[in-house]
Amino acid sequence: MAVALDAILARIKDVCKRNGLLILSVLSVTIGCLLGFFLRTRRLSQQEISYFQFPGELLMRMLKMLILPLVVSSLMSGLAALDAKTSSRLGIITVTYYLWTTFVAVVVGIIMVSIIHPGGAAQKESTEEGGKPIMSSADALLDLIRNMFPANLVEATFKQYRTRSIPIIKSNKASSESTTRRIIIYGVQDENGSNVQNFALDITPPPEVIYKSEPGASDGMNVLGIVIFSATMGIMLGRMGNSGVPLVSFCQCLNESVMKIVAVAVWYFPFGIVFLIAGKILEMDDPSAIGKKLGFYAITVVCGLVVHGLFILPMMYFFITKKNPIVFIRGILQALLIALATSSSSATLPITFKCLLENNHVDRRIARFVLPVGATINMDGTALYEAVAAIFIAQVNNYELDFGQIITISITATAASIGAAGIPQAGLVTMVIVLTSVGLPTDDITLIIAVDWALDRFRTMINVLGDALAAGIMAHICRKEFIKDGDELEEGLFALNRKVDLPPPCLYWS
Ligand code: 7O9
Repeated sequence: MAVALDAILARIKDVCKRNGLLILSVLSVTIGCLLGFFLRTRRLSQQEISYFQFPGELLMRMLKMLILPLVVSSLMSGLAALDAKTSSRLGIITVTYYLWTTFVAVVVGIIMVSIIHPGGAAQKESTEEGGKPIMSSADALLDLIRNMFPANLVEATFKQYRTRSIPIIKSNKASSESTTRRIIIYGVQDENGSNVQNFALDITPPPEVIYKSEPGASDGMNVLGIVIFSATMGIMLGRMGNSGVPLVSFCQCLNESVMKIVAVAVWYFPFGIVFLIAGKILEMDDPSAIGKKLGFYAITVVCGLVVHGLFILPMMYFFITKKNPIVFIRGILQALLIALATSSSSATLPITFKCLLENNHVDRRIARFVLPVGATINMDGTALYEAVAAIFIAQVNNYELDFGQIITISITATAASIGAAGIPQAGLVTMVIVLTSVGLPTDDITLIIAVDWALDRFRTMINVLGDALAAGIMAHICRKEFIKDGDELEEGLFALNRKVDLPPPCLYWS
């Protein structure tokens, strides 16, 4: 009786704890918005705003701190727990599904932007001068491949390879003299028609600028390198059988302990979210001016994201798993709110893990593989946004796109979103790649930057939603393999390690 009562009390406490946090988070988003707009009227100085943003900054730092240990330990332990056949099947299905949903997102974006036609409402600002493209598409692609194979793993945790284009001005004096042209203009004539005065104009052609590519580095984690290395390690550890067990066990412990940190840190989040959101609202330019110019464009992107995130992705989930997508989405609401507040799907990763494991009961071996890979290559919202932005820029310039160019945009937007995490300074570079693929002016990116920060939040939510639904779908597809396997290596090791004080697992795991 007492045991049953204890269990009920624990259950009630558990439910309160889970929903309590969610309610707190929803409240914080609302309070953050209200506080932000209220404080805008107070005209705070830049210094005051930056102090005000401090608690939000702490939230971001906490989340980012967890990414590296979480991703490495998840991939290594997750893949090691799968047998060779299951891991290759899971890998192929996951990547194919990611490609497909990203492509569908791009198509949704293209349909939306064609229907709403926001480019007609926005005028181009002639005063705006855009920067030069940061690098060529070829360099970006080569950097992406280089980043897949980091030369130094420690460096890869905080730096990415990035080709630098160094402009070199050829100012050879002799050659410039020889190329100077003297143009004589026979100008003023007297009444007899003969020339009185001629003008001479020396024209020197502008110095020739050539670009030289040099190896360089850019701040930020080389995600692609870390993910590929960890996944390969995981697969190899799985193949090593018993001799791989100590390292797998280590990774499982690391993973579990990171999740324990997450469980504690989440209680700080509602407080941090208020300042994160209010701080961002304080920072933004005059919203009404931007709204007038780019309102339709922002509405198009948001409509596309809503259609993709609330209809297409849940429908795919429903048709594949025959389960209710609303229940699933309710389970990951907390992660979606964090995505909205942080506008970073990698920083949201720890919370996505927590939600999927605790609320949606997704098999953790699946989540450990599907989520980090999804955070790296699956960005439906980003792909949709890039396609909409490219066509919007074409519309603003009255540039008619033919069918072939629309296909080109859909392919490059899909590819750019997949490669984004591997390309330094991704946001701008990937946009440049999409625009140059169809010959659109890259300077016009400056036009859409004003609303980018706001749209980033919404597309990050869709990115996170896409990853989480993918984990649910994969867990459904691979459920048979797991019933067969049982929870052998995964749970078995933990049970043994916790309950019995035995020598390291490799000595008795045979
Ligand atoms: C959005 F796997 C992880 F967790 F380790 C991981 C770490 C970092 C995965 C990815 C990254 C990462 O840096 N990703 C990245 C994403 C890099 C550059 C650009 C983007 C695109 O980001 C989205 C967007 O701007 O549309 C969005 N903000 O999902 O985070």
